[in-house]
Amino acid sequence: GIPFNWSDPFLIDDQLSDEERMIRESAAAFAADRLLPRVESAYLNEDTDPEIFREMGQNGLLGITLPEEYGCAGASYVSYGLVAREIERVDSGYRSMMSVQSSLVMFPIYAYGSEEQRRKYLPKLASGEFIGCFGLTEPDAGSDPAGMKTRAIKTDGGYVLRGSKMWISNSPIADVFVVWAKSEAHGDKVRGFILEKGMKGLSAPKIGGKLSLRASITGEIVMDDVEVGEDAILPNIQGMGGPFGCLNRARYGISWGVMGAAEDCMHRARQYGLDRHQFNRPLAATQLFQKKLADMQTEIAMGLQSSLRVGRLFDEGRFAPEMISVVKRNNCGKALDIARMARDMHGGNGIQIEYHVMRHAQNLETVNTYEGTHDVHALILGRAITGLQAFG
Ligand code: TGC
Ligand code: FAD
Repeated sequence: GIPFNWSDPFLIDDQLSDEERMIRESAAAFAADRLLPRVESAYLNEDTDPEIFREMGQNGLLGITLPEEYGCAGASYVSYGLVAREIERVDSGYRSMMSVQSSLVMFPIYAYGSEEQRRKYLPKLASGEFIGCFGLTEPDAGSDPAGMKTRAIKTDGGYVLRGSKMWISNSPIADVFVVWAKSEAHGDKVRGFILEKGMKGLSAPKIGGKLSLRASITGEIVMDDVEVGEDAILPNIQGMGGPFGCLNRARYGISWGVMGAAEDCMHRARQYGLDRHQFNRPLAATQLFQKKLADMQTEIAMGLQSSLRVGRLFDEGRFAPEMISVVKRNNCGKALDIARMARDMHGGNGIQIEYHVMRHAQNLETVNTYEGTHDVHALILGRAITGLQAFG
């Protein structure tokens, strides 16, 4: 046998390539040096520093899987997952900023865009000079985005966009808006459009009062007859497969990210239990405390191993979206349980910002809901298992 590593039970690190390990280490150093020191005040003050995008860009963390000719790293989807894990170890909101930019803005421009659109937007999104957002959800269309009301109306030289989007990460500070609308000229099929800040009729008011994901700004997108040219439509995709293709990538990344948050919670609970004494012994010497740590360790080890497997299949082009539902749903739900447990294990201190665990728990409420709620992913899997659709 070999000595057991409590913080890496299945030796995940051993299963990575040298390049993947290097990317993980550099993302971990960035998160510890640049993100951790500002997270407490960002969260308390609901303050999103746009400079973070530039810093992520300088560190090569945006659109990491896209080709080098657009200013990206051409790295594997496993590497993308590792970056998400390291950033979310600090805060789910920071990971949200990274994953929206990478999977929901850069990916569709790369995969569905024209060569001109790629050249115009991708290098600046990769460097963080441009901030992007992704508008799918609407006030009356969340779990059922196909029920969207936003319309693209054909004009002589392009389209007029009319409608509004709700709960959009980054929108109040975004330069580039990838939005989805039904287009009458295309048989009411959903089409993607690239809008830019400053267009007449386009606004993105902030949604205040969130008790979760406070370090990541969220807003609406209001399109009050926004006129765009033909060059704004994403030419190479139509139908709901467009937005869902982006969501596959983001959901996969989230499955890694939430395990980073869960690891942070477990490590903090362990240390707290070793340091804190009650009844003349460390809390960590009690059976209940140890059982909780063992449950956390087990779920994290299995969650990471599963995401790694899905990532390898992704890189081989052999993934099915349902695989992603398994890991998105499982890992988000388990991470939320772990964060709540870690909060409990910290006693009264657990509600304080400086102990970090309650912030993670609050954030994970959002992560369990966005990109397809825990229950919607159960229904996607239920449909695959039974052949019967339980929604809609
Ligand atoms: P359905 O009838 O199943 O499919 C319609 C068309 O879409 C295709 N498709 C997919 N393609 C690729 N990947 C997938 N995962 C796909 N799922 C479906 C499908 O093949 C079909 O294509 P076609 O050509 O035959 O038309 O669709 P439905 O409308 O019945 O969908 C049901 C359901 C529940 C699966 C879906 O609506 C769903 O996933 N709902 C959840 C909504 C959601 O995830 N929203 C996320 C918004 S973005 C966000 O939250 C960002 S937060 C990010 C951050 O801050 O980090
Ligand atoms: P609803 O769809 O109204 O769901 C409410 C409840 O009903 C849930 O528990 C759900 O599981 C359940 N439910 C729904 N349908 C069924 C059914 N058929 N059977 C059983 N139960 C059902 N969207 C974007 O487009 N871009 C973004 O950048 C983005 N960022 C976000 C950031 C934050 C902070 C948040 C909170 C959300 C964000 N979203 C974004 C939106 C997110 O994807 C939606 O909130 C999510 O898809 C759920 O939609 P909803 O909120 O309308 O809830």
